[in-house]
Amino acid sequence: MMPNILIIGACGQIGSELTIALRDKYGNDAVIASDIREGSQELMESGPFEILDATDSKAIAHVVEKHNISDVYLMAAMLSAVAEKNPLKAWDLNMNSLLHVLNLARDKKINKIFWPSSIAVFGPTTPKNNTPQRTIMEPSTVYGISKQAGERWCEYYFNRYSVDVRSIRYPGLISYKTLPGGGTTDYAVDIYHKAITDGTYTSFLNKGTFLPMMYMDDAINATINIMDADTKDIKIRSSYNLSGISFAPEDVASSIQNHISDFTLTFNPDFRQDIADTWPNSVNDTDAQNDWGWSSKISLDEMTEIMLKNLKSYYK
Ligand code: AKB
Repeated sequence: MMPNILIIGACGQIGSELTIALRDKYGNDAVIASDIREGSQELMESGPFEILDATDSKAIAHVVEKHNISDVYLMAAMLSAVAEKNPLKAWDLNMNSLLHVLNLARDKKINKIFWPSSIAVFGPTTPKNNTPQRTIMEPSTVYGISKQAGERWCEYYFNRYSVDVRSIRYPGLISYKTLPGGGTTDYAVDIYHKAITDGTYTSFLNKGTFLPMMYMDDAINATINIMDADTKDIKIRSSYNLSGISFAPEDVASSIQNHISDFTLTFNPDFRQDIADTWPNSVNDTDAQNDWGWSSKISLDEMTEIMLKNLKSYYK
């Protein structure tokens, strides 16, 4: 059966590309985009859109009923850096939106949920390299705490109410199409914009700060693949580690220098350094590979080529 999809938080960094990808796959009318405010022209004109506050359970239930929704992708969240400035607001948005959607599935109003977790579930006591799927998790940011609690809720609703919820621990995501909104990994997008506009970039993360990262197309494919997978193949109902590329700011700079030889990078770390220092350098995603056939495709140099080519024509 073809799903009727609702994307909550459709105008954000991941939501906007996911909406277009799902509309390409299932048809424009089968994918209802929603957000607290309107998004890009492409998103608004390519299919149905609803203004929706992810913390308003009644409003979500109303949109689900109105459009006969079967699958919800809950992409609304406050990311790590902004969340540190508004801890309780972040907790409210990140937790309550998830509980509202889980309750709809428990009450059989929807069939399937996608909910994004993050590498932020890990903390300073987690093994840093090739971080295992199951390991010490003592996140020290409010964003990480909300994602870890969310993972526990997902698994609980699956075990207790058979809710079909699927989740990925996204690394930092990079795309030329939409800007990220308030994360610790945002430098890896900014650096490409500044390489084109200014020929130089000051990184808010220090030299040697390795983090798990991924080009957006890989993340969108992973999201669609895990939702397409057979129920019996989804063996982890908290959230799957997902690995793409691991790099530090100076690695992106040298990749850019292959195209813009006089590009320069300087460092001026701020509070986001403290967050990055608690996250893994790289993660192990063997479970995602084995359970539902995940593999990443795009390398750092391929990503650099795509980013620079597209941003050059954007800024022309
Ligand atoms: C952030 O930096 O907060 C996000 C994330 C890794 O979840 N990009």
